Amino acid sequence: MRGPGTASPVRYAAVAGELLAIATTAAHAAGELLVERFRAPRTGVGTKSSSTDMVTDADRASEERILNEILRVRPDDAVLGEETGEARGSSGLRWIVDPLDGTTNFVYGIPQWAVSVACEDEHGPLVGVVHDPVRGETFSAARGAGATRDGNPIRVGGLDDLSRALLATGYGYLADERVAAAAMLPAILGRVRDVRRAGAASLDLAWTACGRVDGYFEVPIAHWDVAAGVLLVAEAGGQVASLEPLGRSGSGMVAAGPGIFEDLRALVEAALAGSRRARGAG
Ligand code: LIP
Repeated sequence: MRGPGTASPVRYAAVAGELLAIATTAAHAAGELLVERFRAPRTGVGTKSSSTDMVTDADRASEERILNEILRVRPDDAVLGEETGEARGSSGLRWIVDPLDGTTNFVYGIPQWAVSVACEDEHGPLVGVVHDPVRGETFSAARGAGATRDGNPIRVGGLDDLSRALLATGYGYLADERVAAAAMLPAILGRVRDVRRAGAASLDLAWTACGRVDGYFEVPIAHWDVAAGVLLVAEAGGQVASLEPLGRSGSGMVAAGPGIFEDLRALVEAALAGSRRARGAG
């Protein structure tokens, strides 16, 4: 997946403001719905790609609320929603929606989940919002206009020593790929401060963007999990890059501040190559 594009930020200034307002309104509306459901018994719990990849009525209701908010004012845009899939458009813009990122945490009552809404053009993410209704935090970014938390500018951490880095990571839903991703850890854990696995990639990236962690890596990871978060990190002065797939679920992502990014990327790519070799994946 390409990172945020290099097209002139000036060209998008006007439309980006409107798109960011739409994304924020939609994410907040979904957040209100999810907080109510978080306090109630879970309903409609099913599974998708594996027996551990859960989806609930809350995921579906949140996505319906978000898409209604967006398409009411932008009916010609395309959308990619985690639960409803692709819907083509004619405007050249596409909304990427994870209506409830951290579904497993949500089902278990663990307060680490978020709503992620991004809008992208041919250059990649144009605006992105990650809303954490539990903490009442909204992370936002527009291409070329910086990143904020609740309207206040945020920056990635200034660390330049990887051995002192606190990293976030996660694992997919297929057991063989989880094992392969875990096989990367021995090459990583001894070279950094520590690793946290909190369970919502969009928050891992938002926390990287504001320096609450120093970096993030995960393979595989879905586009809807990271579409808003990669823009947050880039607009907060960080760097992002895709990672080669571990298996059939697709590519991964690495992100960090500029002081450690290249060292982290090299470390993770070497660990990933070792895990792929061990699996006979080349
Ligand atoms: C989750 C990601 C998390 C990953 C989980 C899952 P979901 O997204 O945010 O980083 O480790 O396996 O993919 O499925 O809760 O939207």
